[in-house]
Amino acid sequence: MKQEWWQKAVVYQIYPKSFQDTTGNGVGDIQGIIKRLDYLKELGVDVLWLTPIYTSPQKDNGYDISDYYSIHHEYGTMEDFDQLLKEAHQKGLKVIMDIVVNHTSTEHEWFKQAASSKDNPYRDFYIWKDGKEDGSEPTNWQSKFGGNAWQYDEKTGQYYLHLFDVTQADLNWENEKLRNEVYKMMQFWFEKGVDGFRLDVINLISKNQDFPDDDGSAAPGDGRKFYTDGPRVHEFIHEMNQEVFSKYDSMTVGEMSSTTLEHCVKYTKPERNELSMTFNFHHLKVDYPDGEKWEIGEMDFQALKQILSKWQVGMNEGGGWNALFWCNHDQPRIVSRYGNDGEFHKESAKMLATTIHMMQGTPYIYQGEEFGMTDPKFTSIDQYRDVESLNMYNILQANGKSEEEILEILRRKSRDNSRTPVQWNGEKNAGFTDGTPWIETARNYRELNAENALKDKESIFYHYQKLIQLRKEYNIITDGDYELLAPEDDKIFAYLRSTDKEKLLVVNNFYEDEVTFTLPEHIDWTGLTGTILLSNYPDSDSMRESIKLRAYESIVYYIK
Ligand code: TEU
Repeated sequence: MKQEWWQKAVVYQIYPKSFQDTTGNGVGDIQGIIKRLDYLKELGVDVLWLTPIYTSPQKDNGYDISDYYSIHHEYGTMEDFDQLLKEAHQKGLKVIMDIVVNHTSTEHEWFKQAASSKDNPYRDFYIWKDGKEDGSEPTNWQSKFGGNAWQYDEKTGQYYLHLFDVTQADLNWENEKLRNEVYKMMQFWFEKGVDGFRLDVINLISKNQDFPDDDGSAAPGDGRKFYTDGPRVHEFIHEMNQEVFSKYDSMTVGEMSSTTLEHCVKYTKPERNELSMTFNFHHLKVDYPDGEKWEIGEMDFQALKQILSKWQVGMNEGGGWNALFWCNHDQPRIVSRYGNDGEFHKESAKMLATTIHMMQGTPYIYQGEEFGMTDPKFTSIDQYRDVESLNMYNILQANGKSEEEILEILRRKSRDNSRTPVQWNGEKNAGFTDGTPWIETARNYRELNAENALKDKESIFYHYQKLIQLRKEYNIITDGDYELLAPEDDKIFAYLRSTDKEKLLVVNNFYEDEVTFTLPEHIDWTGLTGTILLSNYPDSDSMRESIKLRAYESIVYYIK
């Protein structure tokens, strides 16, 4: 397989709203990103992904775009953006934009036109339907943020579809004019010099045109099967590739909601000319009891190993390419979730990092993850900002849950867990802003911050830095085959990466208890010597038949 630059790259995700404020209005901005470019160079990442910075009413923090061609005023101006692009490129950093084309804000000019009358030329840019005979919603599909996914429009007497917030109206991809508008807009950003796109929920763009009711076999009125990896999705993405991506040396990553391995192979197989790589979320649902996000459950460790391994092997065999990640702006902090944010904070954060970074694919680091930021553990509903959390608060209340139970659920599940300001230093507001931050800073910022991490040679930051360097130095991390070892073990996540010349043995203890990893017998280890490439303890066992692992201990052996 021809190697592409993005197969050896590490991406850093910036959520601009919470990254760095330079104006004192409490909201991060583009100048703040420019200010931190040297920090990102020091970490060693290659690509920056900015979550949406376009003009937006910010009902969903920018995933509700009202103008694709301008910068949201709180973040700065187009000149600021051009400066960021220029300075990032001068430093050898690439920049990818987050683009949302499954839906727009209802404040987008297209939607305003569309909603003005049934015969407006833009009407068909969105998905409008008559109600059922009794006037109720056209289907029983649920919005991902709660409630029915259709909103009635008084003026024209029809419903429009919104899979997300009521202000995020789904675009009608069946309409060729709409598609061409989208391609033109993407070209505009490429012509400016951006290096690619992260495509928001791109596997939801093709809806089953019969718009059937869901029989509720997955969840009541779920609806996902009628628009997830839908009938024409590959055709649309291929067209997008031919019209736009193929004309530039770009990388594209599709965010895939509830997708399958088979579809992701198709999305990313080079000869199909669709996308460079995909995000899927199955490994982040192993703590959802019966698939229910808004219920608290323990992490199912066996499921975690099986899922990640299935995708490692399946994407490799199928010729596709994975995006690797634990954290993003929609997920609680991984160290608080699958790790330990108390006594073993450092050890578990490093262990989790190693587990994912030694796999095949392109790793993504979400702002603050590189020095182990934790969930803020909010205690009052007033501290939350996210539309989804606020909706769920009301829904859970209506379902009869107590205030205490709801707050506990949000404390573990809310997307705001990852949206608190980046903790730069121990000063006021963690060095994020001189004003009042739009969302509270986690309380632990005085100790846990980037400045302290940079001063401590043993910090999580330098562990990430080392992981990034290793990926550059050892091709096996990019190319090697993957095999899960000790699959039955209920504490250890161990795997082997192999080429015909060398191997990497990666052993991780996901728990506090001391455990022993035994080299599996089905592999012939005679004549092979292993040296430690990386570990999260200063005195880890050298490679031997039985390897002792302390709390969250993680060791990478290079074997020849
Ligand atoms: O998220 C899509 C998505 O399906 C989620 O991960 C979502 O946060 C989850 O289903 C809620 O429980 C993307 C963006 O990353 C997210 O921030 C946006 O809110 C969403 O699309 C709509 O644009």
